[in-house]
Amino acid sequence: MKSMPGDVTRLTEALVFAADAHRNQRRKGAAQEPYINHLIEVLDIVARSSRGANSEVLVAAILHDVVEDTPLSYDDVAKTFGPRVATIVRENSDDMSLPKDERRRARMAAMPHKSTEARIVKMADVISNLRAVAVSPPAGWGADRKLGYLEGCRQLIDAGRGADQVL
Ligand SMILES: [Mn+2]
Repeated sequence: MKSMPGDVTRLTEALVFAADAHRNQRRKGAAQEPYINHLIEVLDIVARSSRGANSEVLVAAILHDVVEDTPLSYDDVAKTFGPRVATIVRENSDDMSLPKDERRRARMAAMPHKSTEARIVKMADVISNLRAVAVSPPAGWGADRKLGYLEGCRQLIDAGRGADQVL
């Protein structure tokens, strides 16, 4: 059998890695989708973007929640996928030891200083999360809660706006 190109097996390895790391997690939506659905969607959004055509950012898209939401660390990601991917993942990982409000403030403050790749992954993550709220909102979320979530996303994206412009 003809061997697969390296970039493809790197992606499939990341999918296997993420599926295992998130195996016990579900999305917050009423449909309780398997967590991997979100990761595949973020991968798809990044792959379709004009800036998504490199394997580092595609692998990071798949792994973007692995440090924040599982016991795995930056080093675990770096060991298998290298420091560039691990850094993009870390740039998009909230410090879960902080209270929720502080996490939100830190997330906003970090946006203009992220690498371009990290911002691409974050924007794809936000698109996927907004889509999830529209298609399968968490049980009990009324219109106000959804609009509040949308507004939070708008502010986050605004915080990174213009960061790539050449001065
Ligand atoms: Mn995510």
